[in-house]
Amino acid sequence: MDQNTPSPGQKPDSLYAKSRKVVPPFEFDQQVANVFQDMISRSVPGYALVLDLIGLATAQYSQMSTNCYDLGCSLGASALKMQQQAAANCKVIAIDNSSAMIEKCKQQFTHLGLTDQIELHCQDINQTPISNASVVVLNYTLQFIEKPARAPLLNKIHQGMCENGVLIVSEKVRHSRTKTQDLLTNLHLDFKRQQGYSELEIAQKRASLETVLIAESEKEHLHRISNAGFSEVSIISKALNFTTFLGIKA
Ligand code: GEK
Repeated sequence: MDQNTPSPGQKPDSLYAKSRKVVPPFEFDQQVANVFQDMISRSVPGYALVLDLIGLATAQYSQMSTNCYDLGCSLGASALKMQQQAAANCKVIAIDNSSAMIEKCKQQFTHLGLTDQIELHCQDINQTPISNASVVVLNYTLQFIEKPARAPLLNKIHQGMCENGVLIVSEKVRHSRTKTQDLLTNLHLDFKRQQGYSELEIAQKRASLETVLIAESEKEHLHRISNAGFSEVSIISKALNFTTFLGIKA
């Protein structure tokens, strides 16, 4: 599944094109699952590059007969990259707590003939046991987890990883300087306009995410990943206010 190639059953994102009296909080429901590939590609600058980096990191850090986790897999784009690059006898495990996403993801994997090669679970990642993991990916998922649960989740991941395993975390981030934050936000708005979203679509989607996507600063992320026990913690990609972090379990 390449984000430029339409996947079976996927439609263009026009969810926020019509004016709504009330914009309810964003949910990963059936409507979102139907358009998700288009939505994320047109909303997250650098998304395709980050998926490629996940593939490269998997090629370098996955270890034979270990587990590779895609936590908050949506339609399984990261899991697919991992499956393509993982070492022999690795098990790729993809998890999401949205049944609509998992159903669509299953359809994609069936279409690609990969149902036997990627394990799919509909589950809250806070409850997922992590074991024997050489690669763990949270690609734009941590931002949807309640703040107090973020550190315990990273601690659990660290405990369940093997030596020299890699953690990759991608997030929308917030700059601590208001002026810089405004600059990055304005460029992101222009990015969305360039992707064909109208002012109404941009405003309504923004309102719907307001209480659902809780962004933090790069500093907070770097601290939390280090505090969980990871070393060599670094930023491997940055496009406007979207950052990808990497940490190694020494
Ligand atoms: C990609 N990683 O394309 N447990 C499990 N899943 C969750 C939870 C939770 N507690 N909270 C949110 N999710 C993907 C994109 S999208 C990012 C990830 C975005 C799931 C949620 O259902 C959704 O599918 C995913 O995390 C976030 O590389 O939409 O910006």
